[in-house]
Amino acid sequence: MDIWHAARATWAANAEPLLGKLGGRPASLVIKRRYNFLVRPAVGIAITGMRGTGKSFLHQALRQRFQLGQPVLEGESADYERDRFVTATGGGKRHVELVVVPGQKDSEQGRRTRDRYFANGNAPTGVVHVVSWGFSKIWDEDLQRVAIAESAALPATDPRAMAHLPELVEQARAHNLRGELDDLRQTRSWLESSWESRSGPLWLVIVLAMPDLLHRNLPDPAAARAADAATLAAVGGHYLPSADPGRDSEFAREVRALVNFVGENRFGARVAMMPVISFRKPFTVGGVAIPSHGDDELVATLMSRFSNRIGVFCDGG
Ligand SMILES: Nc1nc2c(ncn2[C@@H]2O[C@H](COP(=O)(O)OP(=O)(O)O)[C@@H](O)[C@H]2O)c(=O)[nH]1
Ligand SMILES: [Mg+2]
Repeated sequence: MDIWHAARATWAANAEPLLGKLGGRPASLVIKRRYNFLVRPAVGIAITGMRGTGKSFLHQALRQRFQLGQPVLEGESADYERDRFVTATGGGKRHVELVVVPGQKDSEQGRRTRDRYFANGNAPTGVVHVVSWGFSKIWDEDLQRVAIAESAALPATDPRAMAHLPELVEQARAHNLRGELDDLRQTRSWLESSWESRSGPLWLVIVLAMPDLLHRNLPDPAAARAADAATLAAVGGHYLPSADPGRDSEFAREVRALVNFVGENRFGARVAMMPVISFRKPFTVGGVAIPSHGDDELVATLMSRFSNRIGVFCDGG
């Protein structure tokens, strides 16, 4: 059984809370806030992904899960996001350092992040790559207009199309989905050169951010659930390599190539895709808003599962 088969199966399970099957919440969190500055972190996590895709919000949300009070950060600033924490599992404790990689990789900030975390023998042990099914925030209003003017909506035959959404939104999504692919190509080259320079186990979690925007609000709840299940299956089909490599999406082809470059054996079973809601907020573009769906319990369930998953991966499990 290849790792992609397992990743596709766990994606289906990980997405179940979005279909109303919350399950029980894990009793205790693996990630702890307590850490010792004198200990050199043994594990490095990089949060990657294109601009506006939810990296900073994910980082903030992850921090709120750390239950020991004050968010303590070393050298945090608005444009340089890093963090340290401890994971505690059956296998013991690990000191972890986390960095959010700027979406704008050819910026000054991007270059510094690369030098410090991806070059000179440094490499992240774990990568959280964030994607948003095209719902990335386009901050600049001029850029929004250009994105909409220059992009055609995806054709209805494209599995990524969400034909019920306003055309404007579909144009922005088409633009963003191209951006995600460009960003992944750039991220892949950073990761390959850094991973090549070091040996040892690795892990990868693809996070679907903003899954609260995907819900179909249909009058019949069963029909809504079926529509959501179809959307989530399409999401997995797009981002994860398929059983037949010839059927991989362009995105999935990059993911497969990245893992093959260093070798599947370095990942073991530590490849997963998970949905995470960091913050419920409508998506807006060009004056149109797509509502957020979900409640606090759903948010907490997805976040605690994500947080524990990366905690266990940090521990080699
Ligand atoms: N609905 C919803 N919106 C989100 C979520 N996470 C982030 N956002 C929105 O996406 C925007 C961009 O997120 P941010 O973390 O700043 O992206 P970054 O550029 O990758 O750091 C934020 O301003 C939020 O409005 C989410 O889980 N759900
Ligand atoms: Mg950010």
